[in-house]
Amino acid sequence: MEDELHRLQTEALAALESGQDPDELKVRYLGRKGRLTAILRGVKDLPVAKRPGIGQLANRLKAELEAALARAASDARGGEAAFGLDIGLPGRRGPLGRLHPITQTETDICDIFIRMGFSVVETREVELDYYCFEALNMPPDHPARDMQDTFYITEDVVLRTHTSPAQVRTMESTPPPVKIVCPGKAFRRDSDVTHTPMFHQVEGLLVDEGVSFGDLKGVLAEFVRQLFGPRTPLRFRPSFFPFTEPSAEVDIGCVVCRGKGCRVCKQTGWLEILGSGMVDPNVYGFVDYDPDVISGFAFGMGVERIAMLRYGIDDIRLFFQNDLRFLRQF
Ligand code: 2NM
Repeated sequence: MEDELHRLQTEALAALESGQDPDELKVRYLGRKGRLTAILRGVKDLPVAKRPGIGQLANRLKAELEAALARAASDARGGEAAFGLDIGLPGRRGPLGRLHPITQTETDICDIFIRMGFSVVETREVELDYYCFEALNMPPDHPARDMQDTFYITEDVVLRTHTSPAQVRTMESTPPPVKIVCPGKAFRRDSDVTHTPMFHQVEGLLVDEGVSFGDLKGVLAEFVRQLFGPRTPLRFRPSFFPFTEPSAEVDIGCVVCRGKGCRVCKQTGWLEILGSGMVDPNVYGFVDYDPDVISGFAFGMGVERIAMLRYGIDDIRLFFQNDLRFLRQF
């Protein structure tokens, strides 16, 4: 009986070695009508003295054979069982990210100007006083330079308060014509429901021979139509900026009350969306452009403000708290 058991084991392992299917071998040796099963079942009929020895041996061989068969079956499936991996299951989907609503809005704004032939220019966020103020017709005693509004790094280095330095730098290094939009971060010492110390702007500049205020109106009207829809009411309202003359702000009919007057538009029926104007000839003096030959217009808008109007959000800080319950809605 002992010999029979050892023969059985040798035979089974050899069959496994020769590549026979482990599942078939399991049936043949360990199944209900299997050969090892038959021996184990016969132990009770053996003489009492032989039962423990044969029984133990048969059980040990059974365990060894089970282990060898399981290992072979696992190897046959590329080892996946060893890692608790079933390659037949559908994959688990990982969490999908998305663009931040401010990034989406900034991209949509730029895309409209890109379709009108503008190029995108991005420059540094830490700027020289010269490019942020001086070359934009804001001399050293100008109120916009006030410590209240500007983050100073040193006496002549600041966090840019607008993206206009990108436009000054472009004019400084490139002869006209220039037709660019400059998206990016800007920084001001300001914090409430409509202001954060860091915010985003898109500014634009078009300089060429014979550029008129009519061109400014045409480009900005087309921009408003594409961003807010073709039926959006629009008006140009006289304003002032140190770097443009004349200057105008662009209002659209309130998207909340459709012009009737509400809390959002402060009962005026209008919402301010951007500032603009013809570039002041003084600015050209700093970049060596000849104002007798060329002229141009510029404009600037706050991306957060546009996103707030577009999505109906009343607190700018929601954009920067990184609460996924908020961000997942866009
Ligand atoms: C605005 C409004 C009006 C502007 C002007 C210039 C430059 F560099 F060409 F002089 N850049 N950006 C400008 C003009 C920006 O933002 C409300």
